[in-house]
Amino acid sequence: MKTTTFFAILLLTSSMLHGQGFVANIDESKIPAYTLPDPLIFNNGQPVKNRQEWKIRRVELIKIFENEVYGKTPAGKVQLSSSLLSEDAGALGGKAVRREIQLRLKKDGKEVLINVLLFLPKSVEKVPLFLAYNFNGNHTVSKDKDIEVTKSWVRNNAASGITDNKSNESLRGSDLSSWPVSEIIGRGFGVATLYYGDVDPDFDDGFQNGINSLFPEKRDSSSWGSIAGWAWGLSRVMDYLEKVKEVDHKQVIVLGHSRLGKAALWAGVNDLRFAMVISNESGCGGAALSKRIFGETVGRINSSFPHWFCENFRKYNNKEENLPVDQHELLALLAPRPLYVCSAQEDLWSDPRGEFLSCIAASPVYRLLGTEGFPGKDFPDLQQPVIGTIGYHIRSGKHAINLYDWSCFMNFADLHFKKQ
Ligand code: GTR
Repeated sequence: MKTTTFFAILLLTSSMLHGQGFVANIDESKIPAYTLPDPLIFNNGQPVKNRQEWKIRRVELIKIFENEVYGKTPAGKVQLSSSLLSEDAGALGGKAVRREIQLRLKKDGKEVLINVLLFLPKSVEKVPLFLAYNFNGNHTVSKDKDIEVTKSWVRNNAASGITDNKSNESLRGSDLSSWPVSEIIGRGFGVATLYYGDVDPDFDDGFQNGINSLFPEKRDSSSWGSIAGWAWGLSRVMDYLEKVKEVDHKQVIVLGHSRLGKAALWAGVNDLRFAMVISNESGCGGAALSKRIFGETVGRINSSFPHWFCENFRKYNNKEENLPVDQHELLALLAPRPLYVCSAQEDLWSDPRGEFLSCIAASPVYRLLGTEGFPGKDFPDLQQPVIGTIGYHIRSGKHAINLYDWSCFMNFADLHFKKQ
């Protein structure tokens, strides 16, 4: 991208980045000198020399992310059962089967209900499938009248007319631009989605509601936050998907946009059943490097969303230099599985360049494991994906997920899954 264009965008968006007394840095020249921790150095300073040693280092790194960033996932198991809410064998003009399934997660006499919306192309072969949370309820993903309007808590929103934390019929199909289901089905992929608020409603209620009710253990400074809870929820859906005969269980792609991209990355790290991971504009606490202190910072995210991370993460508010890990190491923990990261030009809050640099810095681990990692060195032009085992693009426009992004994900999945 031309430097002049980049700075014009910086100026345009700077007004958006001021608020609540916090001014985000969006000036590359004001980034402090920083050193990224090396994922291939053990905590004791010794180098990681081969695949066997990486396995040990991987456990060490996950522990740091658990203790200092996302919090520890409780060990207890839940009982999972499912029931079919509705099915349309001729969805999308006969091209697909649509089902809505209710998952029942039970533990110690408590239960949580989660509705999963599934679209599968009509295919004699098992299909690869995208699994991703939606932001506003399954009924916003499609106009299909049989999809339930979510009964879970939703954020009040004047533009959508939500004033009582309840969604309604008028929002059916309101997120179609984020969910090009016809195109996804047309290219032979299935897609499964669920409302993230079914798993853990996104407000700070002291960890009482959603899946937290299943884990009433006393909390401490390394107990999980909502991002880890959402990640855990994706794994429970994977438990269910493993039983769906039309799905190729070795080709399930976990994907997420923004806060849900942070959750998708952490889900991919913790659950090796996810064959591919996609982060769409996940930003701070996702794919972007924290130590650059560009756009959203650790201090800012912990004050806006105190329930997303573990309490220990707050130690690094305005002290990113003390973080023992940075987010490229989160990406490295996905190796050698294919990973796609993408940014949007006007979304400086998510630090596009920090997401790109993270891909580069994760690559030595991919290479140690015999894959290409990320092949690029220079920040790419708009709509020019750079593709290796790690792929990256920046597209024009705002913070969102759209058909262009999905097309790139599908190209990436075709490339990697066909190679197998
Ligand atoms: C913002 C938040 C980001 C990102 C985004 C989203 O308000 O600061 O970290 O997660 O929300 O999820 O849309």
